[in-house]
Amino acid sequence: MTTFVHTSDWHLGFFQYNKNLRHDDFFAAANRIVDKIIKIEPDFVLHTGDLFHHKSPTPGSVLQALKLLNKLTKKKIPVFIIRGNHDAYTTRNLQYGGTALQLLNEATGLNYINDDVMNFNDVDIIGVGHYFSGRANETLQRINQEKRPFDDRSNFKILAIHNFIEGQISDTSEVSLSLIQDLAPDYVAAGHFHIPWKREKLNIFVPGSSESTSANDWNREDNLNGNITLYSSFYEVKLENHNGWSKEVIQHRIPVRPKFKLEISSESIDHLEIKSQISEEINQVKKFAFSTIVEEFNYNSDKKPVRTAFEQPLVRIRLDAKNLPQTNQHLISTQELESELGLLNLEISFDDSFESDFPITQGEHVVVEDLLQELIEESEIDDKPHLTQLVHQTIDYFGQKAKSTTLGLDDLNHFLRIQDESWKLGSTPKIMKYTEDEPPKENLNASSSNPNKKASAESSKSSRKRNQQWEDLFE
Ligand SMILES: [Mn+2]
Repeated sequence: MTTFVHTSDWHLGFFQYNKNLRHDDFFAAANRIVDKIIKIEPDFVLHTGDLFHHKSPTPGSVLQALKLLNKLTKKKIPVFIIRGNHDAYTTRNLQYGGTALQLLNEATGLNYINDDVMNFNDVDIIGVGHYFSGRANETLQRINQEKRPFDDRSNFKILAIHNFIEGQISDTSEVSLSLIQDLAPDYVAAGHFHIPWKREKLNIFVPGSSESTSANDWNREDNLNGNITLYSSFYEVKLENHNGWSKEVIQHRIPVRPKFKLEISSESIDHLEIKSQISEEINQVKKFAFSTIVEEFNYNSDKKPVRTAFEQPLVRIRLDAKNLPQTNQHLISTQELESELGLLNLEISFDDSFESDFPITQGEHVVVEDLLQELIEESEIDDKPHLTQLVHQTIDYFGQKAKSTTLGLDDLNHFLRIQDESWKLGSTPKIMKYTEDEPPKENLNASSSNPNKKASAESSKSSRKRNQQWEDLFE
Protein backbone atom coordinates (compact mmCIF):
# COMPACT_ATOMS: atom_id res chain seq x y z
CA MET A 1 0.00 0.00 0.00
CA THR A 2 1.16 3.50 -0.84
CA THR A 3 -0.05 6.56 1.03
CA PHE A 4 0.52 10.14 0.01
CA VAL A 5 -0.55 13.53 1.31
CA HIS A 6 -1.85 16.25 -0.98
CA THR A 7 -1.53 19.81 0.32
CA SER A 8 -1.48 23.16 -1.45
CA ASP A 9 -1.16 26.94 -1.40
CA TRP A 10 0.82 27.66 1.76
CA HIS A 11 1.59 31.23 0.69
CA LEU A 12 4.58 31.59 3.00
CA GLY A 13 5.70 35.18 3.47
CA PHE A 14 2.36 36.95 3.14
CA PHE A 15 2.02 39.97 5.42
CA GLN A 16 -1.74 40.17 5.02
CA TYR A 17 -3.25 43.45 6.24
CA ASN A 18 0.37 44.45 6.89
CA LYS A 19 0.24 42.49 10.15
CA ASN A 20 3.17 40.52 11.51
CA LEU A 21 0.82 38.13 13.28
CA ARG A 22 -0.93 37.44 10.02
CA HIS A 23 2.43 36.65 8.44
CA ASP A 24 3.08 34.17 11.24
CA ASP A 25 -0.31 32.56 10.61
CA PHE A 26 0.78 31.32 7.20
CA PHE A 27 3.81 29.62 8.69
CA ALA A 28 1.77 28.27 11.62
CA ALA A 29 -0.85 26.74 9.33
CA ALA A 30 1.77 25.06 7.12
CA ASN A 31 3.62 23.91 10.22
CA ARG A 32 0.46 22.32 11.61
CA ILE A 33 -0.01 20.50 8.33
CA VAL A 34 3.59 19.26 8.42
CA ASP A 35 3.22 18.05 12.02
CA LYS A 36 0.10 16.16 11.07
CA ILE A 37 1.80 14.70 8.00
CA ILE A 38 4.59 13.37 10.21
CA LYS A 39 1.98 11.58 12.33
CA ILE A 40 0.36 10.10 9.21
CA GLU A 41 3.75 8.86 7.95
CA PRO A 42 2.89 8.92 4.23
CA ASP A 43 5.27 7.59 1.58
CA PHE A 44 5.44 11.03 0.00
CA VAL A 45 3.90 14.50 -0.03
CA LEU A 46 2.57 16.27 -3.11
CA HIS A 47 2.35 20.07 -2.89
CA THR A 48 0.35 21.64 -5.72
CA GLY A 49 1.98 25.06 -5.77
CA ASP A 50 2.08 28.51 -4.20
CA LEU A 51 4.56 27.45 -1.57
CA PHE A 52 5.44 31.14 -1.41
CA HIS A 53 3.24 34.20 -1.64
CA HIS A 54 5.77 36.27 -3.52
CA LYS A 55 7.56 35.45 -6.72
CA SER A 56 10.77 36.70 -5.19
CA PRO A 57 10.47 35.31 -1.66
CA THR A 58 12.53 36.96 1.05
CA PRO A 59 15.33 34.97 2.71
CA GLY A 60 12.97 34.78 5.71
CA SER A 61 10.31 33.07 3.63
CA VAL A 62 12.83 30.68 2.11
CA LEU A 63 14.04 29.89 5.62
CA GLN A 64 10.47 29.08 6.67
CA ALA A 65 10.15 26.74 3.71
CA LEU A 66 13.46 25.11 4.58
CA LYS A 67 12.39 24.53 8.18
CA LEU A 68 9.19 22.84 7.05
CA LEU A 69 10.87 20.76 4.35
CA ASN A 70 13.67 19.71 6.69
CA LYS A 71 11.14 18.39 9.19
CA LEU A 72 9.83 16.07 6.48
CA THR A 73 13.29 15.20 5.18
CA LYS A 74 14.34 14.15 8.67
CA LYS A 75 11.46 11.68 8.64
CA LYS A 76 12.52 10.56 5.15
CA ILE A 77 9.26 11.77 3.60
CA PRO A 78 9.98 13.06 0.08
CA VAL A 79 8.14 16.12 -1.17
CA PHE A 80 7.09 16.74 -4.78
CA ILE A 81 5.99 20.20 -5.85
CA ILE A 82 4.71 22.04 -8.90
CA ARG A 83 4.89 25.75 -9.66
CA GLY A 84 2.02 28.02 -8.62
CA ASN A 85 1.30 31.44 -10.05
CA HIS A 86 2.79 32.98 -6.92
CA ASP A 87 6.00 30.96 -7.15
CA ALA A 88 7.41 32.35 -10.37
CA TYR A 89 6.84 34.39 -13.47
CA THR A 90 6.12 31.81 -16.14
CA THR A 91 8.51 33.13 -18.74
CA ARG A 92 11.39 33.75 -16.40
CA ASN A 93 10.88 30.27 -15.05
CA LEU A 94 10.88 28.65 -18.45
CA GLN A 95 13.70 30.66 -19.98
CA TYR A 96 15.98 31.23 -17.04
CA GLY A 97 15.04 28.63 -14.45
CA GLY A 98 14.67 31.41 -11.95
CA THR A 99 12.36 30.13 -9.28
CA ALA A 100 12.80 29.61 -5.58
CA LEU A 101 11.44 26.11 -6.14
CA GLN A 102 14.37 25.35 -8.45
CA LEU A 103 16.70 26.67 -5.76
CA LEU A 104 15.13 24.44 -3.13
CA ASN A 105 15.29 21.53 -5.55
CA GLU A 106 19.05 22.02 -5.86
CA ALA A 107 19.71 22.78 -2.21
CA THR A 108 17.39 20.31 -0.50
CA GLY A 109 15.56 17.10 -1.22
CA LEU A 110 12.58 18.93 -2.69
CA ASN A 111 11.49 17.42 -6.00
CA TYR A 112 10.37 20.22 -8.28
CA ILE A 113 8.30 18.86 -11.16
CA ASN A 114 8.69 21.46 -13.87
CA ASP A 115 6.24 20.41 -16.60
CA ASP A 116 7.48 16.90 -16.44
CA VAL A 117 6.77 13.38 -15.22
CA MET A 118 8.30 12.04 -12.01
CA ASN A 119 7.97 8.68 -10.49
CA PHE A 120 7.68 7.29 -6.96
CA ASN A 121 7.62 3.48 -6.89
CA ASP A 122 4.51 2.55 -8.85
CA VAL A 123 3.08 6.06 -8.84
CA ASP A 124 3.64 8.49 -11.74
CA ILE A 125 3.18 12.21 -11.15
CA ILE A 126 2.55 14.35 -14.20
CA GLY A 127 3.16 17.91 -12.99
CA VAL A 128 2.13 21.02 -14.91
CA GLY A 129 2.98 24.43 -13.45
CA HIS A 130 0.65 27.40 -13.55
CA TYR A 131 -0.03 29.07 -16.88
CA PHE A 132 -2.14 32.01 -17.91
CA SER A 133 -4.62 31.77 -20.72
CA GLY A 134 -5.13 28.32 -22.23
CA ARG A 135 -1.50 27.34 -21.93
CA ALA A 136 -1.96 24.89 -19.06
CA ASN A 137 -4.13 22.78 -21.38
CA GLU A 138 -1.59 23.14 -24.19
CA THR A 139 1.32 22.23 -21.93
CA LEU A 140 -0.48 19.19 -20.60
CA GLN A 141 -1.25 18.08 -24.15
CA ARG A 142 2.36 18.59 -25.15
CA ILE A 143 3.67 16.51 -22.22
CA ASN A 144 1.13 13.84 -23.09
CA GLN A 145 2.22 13.75 -26.72
CA GLU A 146 5.93 13.78 -25.98
CA LYS A 147 6.04 11.37 -23.06
CA ARG A 148 2.79 9.41 -23.32
CA PRO A 149 2.58 9.12 -19.50
CA PHE A 150 -1.05 7.99 -19.52
CA ASP A 151 -0.63 5.14 -22.00
CA ASP A 152 0.64 2.39 -19.74
CA ARG A 153 -1.88 2.11 -16.92
CA SER A 154 0.02 -0.26 -14.67
CA ASN A 155 1.22 2.64 -12.49
CA PHE A 156 -1.12 4.93 -10.55
CA LYS A 157 -1.35 8.23 -12.44
CA ILE A 158 -1.48 11.53 -10.59
CA LEU A 159 -2.00 14.70 -12.58
CA ALA A 160 -0.82 17.75 -10.57
CA ILE A 161 -1.97 21.18 -11.75
CA HIS A 162 -2.13 24.73 -10.45
CA ASN A 163 -4.86 26.41 -12.46
CA PHE A 164 -8.55 26.90 -12.02
CA ILE A 165 -10.58 23.97 -13.31
CA GLU A 166 -13.64 24.38 -15.48
CA GLY A 167 -16.61 24.75 -13.15
CA GLN A 168 -14.83 26.52 -10.30
CA ILE A 169 -15.07 30.10 -11.52
CA SER A 170 -15.34 31.64 -14.94
CA ASP A 171 -11.75 32.06 -16.06
CA THR A 172 -9.93 32.02 -19.35
CA SER A 173 -7.00 30.13 -17.79
CA GLU A 174 -8.97 27.15 -16.65
CA VAL A 175 -8.08 23.53 -17.35
CA SER A 176 -10.83 21.86 -19.32
CA LEU A 177 -12.81 18.98 -17.87
CA SER A 178 -12.93 17.21 -21.23
CA LEU A 179 -9.14 17.09 -21.36
CA ILE A 180 -9.05 15.62 -17.86
CA GLN A 181 -11.72 13.13 -18.89
CA ASP A 182 -9.70 12.13 -21.98
CA LEU A 183 -6.48 11.53 -20.06
CA ALA A 184 -8.35 9.85 -17.20
CA PRO A 185 -5.82 10.31 -14.38
CA ASP A 186 -6.39 8.23 -11.27
CA TYR A 187 -6.09 11.35 -9.13
CA VAL A 188 -6.05 15.00 -10.15
CA ALA A 189 -4.22 16.99 -7.50
CA ALA A 190 -5.12 20.63 -8.01
CA GLY A 191 -4.06 23.83 -6.33
CA HIS A 192 -4.84 27.51 -7.01
CA PHE A 193 -8.47 27.34 -5.88
CA HIS A 194 -8.32 28.17 -2.17
CA ILE A 195 -11.54 26.48 -1.12
CA PRO A 196 -11.80 22.68 -0.74
CA TRP A 197 -13.46 21.33 -3.89
CA LYS A 198 -13.81 17.97 -5.54
CA ARG A 199 -15.33 16.13 -8.49
CA GLU A 200 -15.03 12.52 -7.42
CA LYS A 201 -16.25 11.03 -10.71
CA LEU A 202 -13.31 12.66 -12.47
CA ASN A 203 -10.97 12.02 -9.51
CA ILE A 204 -10.38 15.75 -9.02
CA PHE A 205 -9.39 16.88 -5.53
CA VAL A 206 -8.62 20.40 -4.33
CA PRO A 207 -7.61 20.67 -0.66
CA GLY A 208 -7.74 24.48 -0.62
CA SER A 209 -5.13 26.80 0.84
CA SER A 210 -3.66 26.28 4.30
CA GLU A 211 -4.72 29.81 5.28
CA SER A 212 -7.05 32.30 3.60
CA THR A 213 -5.31 34.91 1.51
CA SER A 214 -8.57 36.75 0.85
CA ALA A 215 -11.90 37.24 2.57
CA ASN A 216 -13.44 35.94 -0.63
CA ASP A 217 -12.23 32.49 0.44
CA TRP A 218 -13.86 32.62 3.85
CA ASN A 219 -17.10 31.01 2.74
CA ARG A 220 -15.63 27.55 2.66
CA GLU A 221 -17.49 24.32 2.01
CA ASP A 222 -16.94 23.13 5.56
CA ASN A 223 -17.60 26.35 7.44
CA LEU A 224 -19.91 26.61 10.38
CA ASN A 225 -23.18 28.50 10.18
CA GLY A 226 -22.12 29.69 6.76
CA ASN A 227 -20.19 32.57 8.25
CA ILE A 228 -17.48 31.24 10.50
CA THR A 229 -14.25 29.81 9.17
CA LEU A 230 -12.19 27.79 11.63
CA TYR A 231 -10.35 25.22 9.56
CA SER A 232 -8.34 24.52 6.49
CA SER A 233 -7.67 21.11 5.03
CA PHE A 234 -5.45 18.68 3.20
CA TYR A 235 -5.91 15.15 1.86
CA GLU A 236 -4.43 11.82 2.81
CA VAL A 237 -4.74 9.35 -0.07
CA LYS A 238 -4.34 5.62 0.43
CA LEU A 239 -3.67 3.53 -2.65
CA GLU A 240 -4.06 -0.17 -3.12
CA ASN A 241 -3.44 -2.33 -6.16
CA HIS A 242 -5.36 -5.60 -6.37
CA ASN A 243 -5.90 -6.26 -10.09
CA GLY A 244 -6.35 -2.52 -10.58
CA TRP A 245 -5.98 0.56 -8.45
CA SER A 246 -8.31 1.68 -5.72
CA LYS A 247 -7.96 4.70 -3.52
CA GLU A 248 -9.32 6.14 -0.32
CA VAL A 249 -9.24 9.92 0.14
CA ILE A 250 -9.38 11.24 3.69
CA GLN A 251 -9.80 14.94 4.37
CA HIS A 252 -7.88 16.21 7.40
CA ARG A 253 -8.58 19.53 9.03
CA ILE A 254 -6.28 21.87 10.85
CA PRO A 255 -7.43 24.88 12.87
CA VAL A 256 -6.63 28.36 11.59
CA ARG A 257 -7.19 31.86 12.93
CA PRO A 258 -11.01 32.23 13.06
CA LYS A 259 -12.67 34.40 10.46
CA PHE A 260 -16.20 35.78 10.75
CA LYS A 261 -18.43 37.34 8.16
CA LEU A 262 -21.28 38.90 10.07
CA GLU A 263 -24.39 40.74 9.03
CA ILE A 264 -25.56 43.07 11.74
CA SER A 265 -28.58 45.27 11.49
CA SER A 266 -29.67 47.93 13.92
CA GLU A 267 -32.60 50.33 14.03
CA SER A 268 -30.74 52.59 16.40
CA ILE A 269 -29.84 56.16 15.67
CA ASP A 270 -27.14 56.16 18.34
CA HIS A 271 -23.61 55.07 17.40
CA LEU A 272 -22.80 53.99 20.97
CA GLU A 273 -25.75 51.66 21.00
CA ILE A 274 -24.78 50.22 17.63
CA LYS A 275 -21.21 49.75 18.83
CA SER A 276 -22.32 47.82 21.86
CA GLN A 277 -24.51 45.60 19.68
CA ILE A 278 -21.49 44.88 17.47
CA SER A 279 -19.37 44.09 20.53
CA GLU A 280 -21.96 41.73 21.91
CA GLU A 281 -22.34 39.78 18.67
CA ILE A 282 -18.61 39.52 18.07
CA ASN A 283 -17.89 38.41 21.62
CA GLN A 284 -20.50 35.69 21.33
CA VAL A 285 -19.08 34.32 18.08
CA LYS A 286 -15.53 34.63 19.42
CA LYS A 287 -16.38 32.52 22.43
CA PHE A 288 -18.05 29.89 20.26
CA ALA A 289 -15.13 29.79 17.81
CA PHE A 290 -12.47 29.50 20.48
CA SER A 291 -14.21 26.79 22.45
CA THR A 292 -14.93 24.81 19.26
CA ILE A 293 -11.27 24.83 18.29
CA VAL A 294 -10.04 23.97 21.78
CA GLU A 295 -12.55 21.15 22.06
CA GLU A 296 -12.15 19.69 18.61
CA PHE A 297 -8.38 19.82 18.46
CA ASN A 298 -7.72 19.14 22.09
CA TYR A 299 -5.69 22.30 22.42
CA ASN A 300 -4.35 23.41 25.71
CA SER A 301 -6.19 26.70 25.88
CA ASP A 302 -3.54 28.26 28.11
CA LYS A 303 -0.87 27.71 25.53
CA LYS A 304 0.43 30.83 23.85
CA PRO A 305 0.70 31.94 21.06
CA VAL A 306 -1.89 29.39 20.01
CA ARG A 307 -4.43 30.96 22.31
CA THR A 308 -3.69 34.43 20.97
CA ALA A 309 -4.16 33.38 17.38
CA PHE A 310 -7.44 31.61 18.01
CA GLU A 311 -8.78 34.40 20.20
CA GLN A 312 -8.01 37.23 17.81
CA PRO A 313 -10.19 36.66 14.76
CA LEU A 314 -10.44 38.45 11.47
CA VAL A 315 -13.88 40.00 11.12
CA ARG A 316 -15.87 41.46 8.27
CA ILE A 317 -19.19 43.11 9.05
CA ARG A 318 -21.92 44.21 6.72
CA LEU A 319 -23.61 46.77 8.92
CA ASP A 320 -27.17 47.77 8.16
CA ALA A 321 -27.68 50.83 10.34
CA LYS A 322 -30.15 52.82 8.30
CA ASN A 323 -31.08 55.25 11.04
CA LEU A 324 -27.51 56.19 11.83
CA PRO A 325 -26.77 59.51 10.11
CA GLN A 326 -24.13 59.03 7.44
CA THR A 327 -22.06 61.77 9.03
CA ASN A 328 -21.81 59.61 12.17
CA GLN A 329 -20.63 56.44 10.46
CA HIS A 330 -17.02 57.29 11.22
CA LEU A 331 -17.84 57.19 14.94
CA ILE A 332 -18.02 53.42 14.63
CA SER A 333 -14.28 53.15 14.40
CA THR A 334 -12.83 49.84 13.33
CA GLN A 335 -9.52 50.61 15.04
CA GLU A 336 -11.25 51.24 18.36
CA LEU A 337 -13.31 48.08 18.07
CA GLU A 338 -10.26 46.06 17.06
CA SER A 339 -8.43 46.97 20.24
CA GLU A 340 -11.49 46.82 22.50
CA LEU A 341 -12.53 43.39 21.28
CA GLY A 342 -9.08 41.93 20.59
CA LEU A 343 -9.53 41.44 16.85
CA LEU A 344 -6.57 41.12 14.53
CA ASN A 345 -8.44 42.90 11.78
CA LEU A 346 -11.92 44.37 11.39
CA GLU A 347 -13.61 45.70 8.29
CA ILE A 348 -17.05 47.28 8.31
CA SER A 349 -19.13 48.12 5.29
CA PHE A 350 -22.31 50.18 5.47
CA ASP A 351 -23.34 49.13 1.98
CA ASP A 352 -22.80 46.20 -0.36
CA SER A 353 -19.29 47.22 -1.32
CA PHE A 354 -17.77 43.95 -0.07
CA GLU A 355 -19.82 42.02 -2.61
CA SER A 356 -18.20 43.81 -5.51
CA ASP A 357 -14.86 44.16 -3.83
CA PHE A 358 -12.03 42.02 -5.11
CA PRO A 359 -8.86 43.07 -3.34
CA ILE A 360 -6.69 42.03 -6.23
CA THR A 361 -3.40 42.79 -4.59
CA GLN A 362 -4.22 40.08 -2.10
CA GLY A 363 -5.65 36.67 -2.41
CA GLU A 364 -5.73 34.27 -5.24
CA HIS A 365 -7.18 36.64 -7.76
CA VAL A 366 -4.70 37.10 -10.51
CA VAL A 367 -3.03 40.46 -10.24
CA VAL A 368 -3.37 42.58 -13.35
CA GLU A 369 0.16 43.83 -12.92
CA ASP A 370 1.53 40.27 -12.97
CA LEU A 371 -0.40 39.46 -16.11
CA LEU A 372 0.99 42.54 -17.77
CA GLN A 373 4.48 41.71 -16.58
CA GLU A 374 4.14 38.36 -18.30
CA LEU A 375 2.92 40.10 -21.38
CA ILE A 376 5.96 42.38 -21.45
CA GLU A 377 8.28 39.42 -21.06
CA GLU A 378 6.61 37.53 -23.86
CA SER A 379 5.95 40.48 -26.10
CA GLU A 380 7.60 40.62 -29.48
CA ILE A 381 7.38 44.40 -29.37
CA ASP A 382 10.93 45.72 -29.24
CA ASP A 383 10.00 49.04 -27.77
CA LYS A 384 9.62 47.68 -24.26
CA PRO A 385 10.09 50.93 -22.35
CA HIS A 386 7.09 52.34 -24.16
CA LEU A 387 5.12 49.21 -23.58
CA THR A 388 5.99 49.45 -19.90
CA GLN A 389 4.78 53.03 -19.82
CA LEU A 390 1.59 51.92 -21.47
CA VAL A 391 1.18 49.18 -18.92
CA HIS A 392 1.54 51.66 -16.08
CA GLN A 393 -1.09 53.89 -17.61
CA THR A 394 -3.31 50.87 -17.98
CA ILE A 395 -2.86 49.94 -14.35
CA ASP A 396 -3.57 53.53 -13.33
CA TYR A 397 -6.76 53.37 -15.27
CA PHE A 398 -7.81 49.99 -13.95
CA GLY A 399 -6.99 50.99 -10.43
CA GLN A 400 -7.56 48.19 -8.01
CA LYS A 401 -11.14 47.53 -8.94
CA ALA A 402 -10.46 45.08 -11.73
CA LYS A 403 -12.03 41.71 -11.24
CA SER A 404 -8.87 40.36 -12.65
CA THR A 405 -9.65 36.67 -12.30
CA THR A 406 -11.72 37.11 -15.43
CA LEU A 407 -8.75 38.28 -17.46
CA GLY A 408 -6.61 35.95 -19.46
CA LEU A 409 -3.50 36.75 -21.39
CA ASP A 410 -5.55 36.67 -24.62
CA ASP A 411 -7.77 39.44 -23.31
CA LEU A 412 -4.83 41.58 -22.36
CA ASN A 413 -3.07 40.90 -25.61
CA HIS A 414 -6.12 42.01 -27.45
CA PHE A 415 -6.52 44.97 -25.20
CA LEU A 416 -2.96 46.15 -25.53
CA ARG A 417 -2.98 45.88 -29.29
CA ILE A 418 -5.83 48.32 -29.39
CA GLN A 419 -4.08 50.53 -26.92
CA ASP A 420 -0.91 50.38 -28.94
CA GLU A 421 -2.78 51.88 -31.90
CA SER A 422 -3.80 54.93 -29.94
CA TRP A 423 -0.37 55.20 -28.43
CA LYS A 424 1.17 55.28 -31.90
CA LEU A 425 -1.11 58.14 -32.75
CA GLY A 426 0.32 59.98 -29.81
CA SER A 427 -2.95 60.32 -27.98
CA THR A 428 -3.64 59.31 -24.42
CA PRO A 429 -4.48 55.61 -24.23
CA LYS A 430 -8.18 55.18 -23.97
CA ILE A 431 -9.92 52.10 -22.72
CA MET A 432 -12.17 50.86 -25.46
CA LYS A 433 -15.33 49.01 -24.82
CA TYR A 434 -16.53 46.56 -27.39
CA THR A 435 -19.32 44.08 -27.83
CA GLU A 436 -20.09 41.39 -30.34
CA ASP A 437 -22.39 43.74 -32.24
CA GLU A 438 -19.67 46.30 -32.43
CA PRO A 439 -16.38 44.55 -33.15
CA PRO A 440 -13.10 46.20 -32.35
CA LYS A 441 -11.64 48.38 -35.10
CA GLU A 442 -8.84 46.08 -36.12
CA ASN A 443 -11.30 43.29 -36.90
CA LEU A 444 -13.27 45.57 -39.18
CA ASN A 445 -10.16 46.16 -41.23
CA ALA A 446 -8.95 42.59 -41.11
CA SER A 447 -8.48 40.87 -44.43
CA SER A 448 -9.94 37.42 -45.01
CA SER A 449 -6.45 35.94 -44.89
CA ASN A 450 -5.98 37.14 -41.34
CA PRO A 451 -4.98 34.01 -39.43
CA ASN A 452 -6.45 35.51 -36.28
CA LYS A 453 -9.88 35.48 -37.79
CA LYS A 454 -10.33 31.73 -37.56
CA ALA A 455 -9.14 31.73 -33.99
CA SER A 456 -11.51 34.50 -33.01
CA ALA A 457 -14.44 32.71 -34.65
CA GLU A 458 -13.58 29.60 -32.69
CA SER A 459 -13.51 31.46 -29.46
CA SER A 460 -16.80 33.25 -30.09
CA LYS A 461 -18.55 30.90 -27.70
CA SER A 462 -16.64 32.29 -24.78
CA SER A 463 -16.46 35.81 -26.12
CA ARG A 464 -19.90 36.84 -24.98
CA LYS A 465 -19.07 35.75 -21.48
CA ARG A 466 -15.79 37.58 -21.77
CA ASN A 467 -17.39 40.70 -23.20
CA GLN A 468 -19.71 40.80 -20.25
CA GLN A 469 -16.69 40.66 -18.00
CA TRP A 470 -15.04 43.43 -19.96
CA GLU A 471 -18.08 45.61 -19.59
CA ASP A 472 -18.02 45.00 -15.87
CA LEU A 473 -14.45 46.19 -15.84
CA PHE A 474 -15.14 49.48 -17.46
CA GLU A 475 -18.14 50.50 -15.44
MN1 LIG B 1 -2.67 30.24 -4.21
